[in-house]
Amino acid sequence: MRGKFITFEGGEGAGKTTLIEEIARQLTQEGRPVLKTREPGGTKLGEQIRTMLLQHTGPVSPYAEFSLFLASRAQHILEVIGPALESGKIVLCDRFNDSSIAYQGAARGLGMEQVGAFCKFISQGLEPELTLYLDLDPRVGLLRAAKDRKQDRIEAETIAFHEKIREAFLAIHKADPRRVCLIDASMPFPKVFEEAMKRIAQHV
Ligand code: T5A
Repeated sequence: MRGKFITFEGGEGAGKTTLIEEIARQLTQEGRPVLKTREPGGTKLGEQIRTMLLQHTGPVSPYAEFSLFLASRAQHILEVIGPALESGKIVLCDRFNDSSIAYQGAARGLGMEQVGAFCKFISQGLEPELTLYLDLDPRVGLLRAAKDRKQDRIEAETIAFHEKIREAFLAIHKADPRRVCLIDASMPFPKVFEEAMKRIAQHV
């Protein structure tokens, strides 16, 4: 692959979307080819799956939920991420396998290792070379997210659920600190951006 695959992870409202926008703007200004994308979503099929996952009312099996995230990812790799990397782009992706491991593996209780193994299979071994994990108290993140819009199905889970997600991301960072860089997302945005650009500069 000629491009660079960079993912952004964190709990709800940690600031990933805002950060990706700014990084894309900066890299584009520097004349670098950038593609911004997100999960679930990024393709026509993926966006339909996203609506099902976030807006469905009524009970959802954790296994069904996980399968839908994987389906969205497989299509995303085929249609968007793979071709962009082949053509030499820097792909900035809002969430990827680590989100499945934290949300479905840890918080939904499917098991981080088991979920990680399925993710590896579905993503055919494609791994980000850099992951920026925005670490934030979930209470703060949920308040930030609530400023912009109505809560979705997953945001509306209990605080204990969101705390498990943070613990899982911290464990992922601890297990692979070379790939997964932790950024304190409680800092003012310009500082978060500066930290993120420092990390990215080491890779692009
Ligand atoms: N999911 C996803 C799974 O369960 N399994 C999976 O495998 C995958 C891929 C996706 C949902 O799906 C789950 C995770 C999610 O629950 P989503 O809408 O994409 O849904 O959810 P988020 O990625 O959490 O999107 P949010 O928009 O809620 O959060 P962001 O993108 O992290 O935050 P952002 O940038 O929108 O910022 C939120 C607010 O905070 C402000 C911004 O201006 C904005 O108002 N802000 C700051 N304020 C103060 N200080 C800073 N440093 C700030 N940075 C941003």
